[in-house]
Amino acid sequence: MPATTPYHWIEQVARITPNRLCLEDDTGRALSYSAVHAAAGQHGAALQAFGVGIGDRVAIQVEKSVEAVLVYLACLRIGAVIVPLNTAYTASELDYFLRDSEPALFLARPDQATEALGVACAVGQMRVATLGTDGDGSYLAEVSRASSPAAVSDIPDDGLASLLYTSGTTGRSKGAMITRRNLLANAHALSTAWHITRDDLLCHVLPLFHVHGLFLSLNAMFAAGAAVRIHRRFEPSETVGSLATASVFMGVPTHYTRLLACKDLSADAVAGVRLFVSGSAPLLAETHRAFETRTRKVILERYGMTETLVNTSNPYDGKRKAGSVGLPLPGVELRITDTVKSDDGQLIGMIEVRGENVCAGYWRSPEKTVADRTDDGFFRTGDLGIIDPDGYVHISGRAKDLVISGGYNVYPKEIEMELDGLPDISESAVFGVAHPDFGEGVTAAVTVKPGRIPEEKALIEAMRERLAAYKVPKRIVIVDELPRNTMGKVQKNKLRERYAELYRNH
Ligand code: MLC
Ligand code: AMP
Repeated sequence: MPATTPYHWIEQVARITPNRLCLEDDTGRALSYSAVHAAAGQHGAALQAFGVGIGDRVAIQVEKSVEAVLVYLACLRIGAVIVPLNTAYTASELDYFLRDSEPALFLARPDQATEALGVACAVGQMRVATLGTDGDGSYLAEVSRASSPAAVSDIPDDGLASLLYTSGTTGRSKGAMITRRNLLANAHALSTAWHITRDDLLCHVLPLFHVHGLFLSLNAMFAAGAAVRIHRRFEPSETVGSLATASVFMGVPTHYTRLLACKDLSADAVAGVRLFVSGSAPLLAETHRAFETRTRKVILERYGMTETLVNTSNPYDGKRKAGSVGLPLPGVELRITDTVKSDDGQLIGMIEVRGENVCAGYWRSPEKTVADRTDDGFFRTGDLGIIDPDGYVHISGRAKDLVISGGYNVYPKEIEMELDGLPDISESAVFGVAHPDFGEGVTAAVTVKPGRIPEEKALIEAMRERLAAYKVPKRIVIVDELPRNTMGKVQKNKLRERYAELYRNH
């Protein structure tokens, strides 16, 4: 019988095949489905002891670990709303997320406890506890004190499962409201489309604070009763070693280019892996081909978003086309609107999607929710694409001003606001330029105030204090003036052309 709420994935397998492996980590720790079910009960009780109830937010900014996965499962179990936060966020970024999400509990890293408490106290009412990776932290102490497991709540599927922050073109992050139904529908679509079975083992190298690592990969496996091996860091040769005993791998294109740069990667080394999936950023056709030549495995590329989970996937059995993100998943309607004819006669337009995968809107922002939807309920992705004669979707560009660096989204507006706030800077433009490791490198062109001659290094350092490391421009070039059109709008395409070779010899 299919699960009716996401937590039932765990409960059902624990009942039917209790000893089946569910989670293991790179230290050799292994938990069966029944052990995970029991541990999620303890974690749920600890969350409740911290005052977390149905619908309450639990913000979590911790290092990757089996315990972090258990916090996620415990939230599903008791009906709490998980708010995963990138560990790279600075104190001022954290302040915004805590203010906006108003969590009942904030779980921080033990070595950041003082800073976390400082931010939390400035923001308002919430409990703060710590969760480390070696069984340390005040939250785990509460887990070990929990005497009886928390009950599995049966809240409706349209209840919130998570708030996941995604930036916007205005520069302010918005919390995508992901429901339990979104998770359930997308997990079933993925595990069916990718033929996931209880015999699979996923080698998991992704961070747990984005939909790719937290929902898409974990849920597709749990929905099928399969196992997940948690790697705390992505280290290419360690990953190749792990792939010797795994059957599925999911990554962003940077994972694949780094694996290709690893001499241990060979057809023999990954012979037992039946599925390599790539998503979150465009996979270059040359990476697709190089991976096939080296390993004899054809990467399956798919396309998703925080707001929509996965929209399209290349087929498991049919042709996996390099440069295409495949076909709409069952249950996902996809159309291309406002089309214009390209030079080669193809119709390019905005990709819009509708289905149970699309989130309920933005947290406390009804106007932003409405702005991204059409009257007939389609979500405007901001991505531009075409549908080829075989029905495959190709992403050909973005209508939104966005840079995707190593699978992380960076919104130029947010970086420009920080640059413009520096005393030396007059104005700035942030854009993406081809980067051999990260796909696109965040790059800034700035003009400076009269009489100021800032060093590029000092500007980059100033950005580091304000922004998560992955958002900090890899280069900040000082220019006499920014190129503008007759309307006065900065022509980022000209900047992209001018600096196209900036990272060529990186
Ligand atoms: C790390 N750095 C980055 C970066 N990752 N800079 C730009 N872009 C990135 N993606 C910085 C570090 O802060 C550090 O800076 C320097 O680069 C070297 O770090 P590293 O040790 O080499 O990086 P590493 O920790 O190995 O990270 C690389 C990576 C990581 C590829 C493993 O970026 C990653 O996990 N990416 C996956 C992102 C992801 O999960 N996206 C899914 C979004 S959901 P310094 O200066 O401090 O040395 C989504 C929907 C969908 O998009 O469809 O899936
Ligand atoms: P995020 O907001 O972090 O969830 O990122 C979502 C965006 O990543 C999408 O809107 C796309 O622009 C991009 N994206 C995700 N998967 C792919 C892919 N396979 N190819 C190209 N772009 C992708």
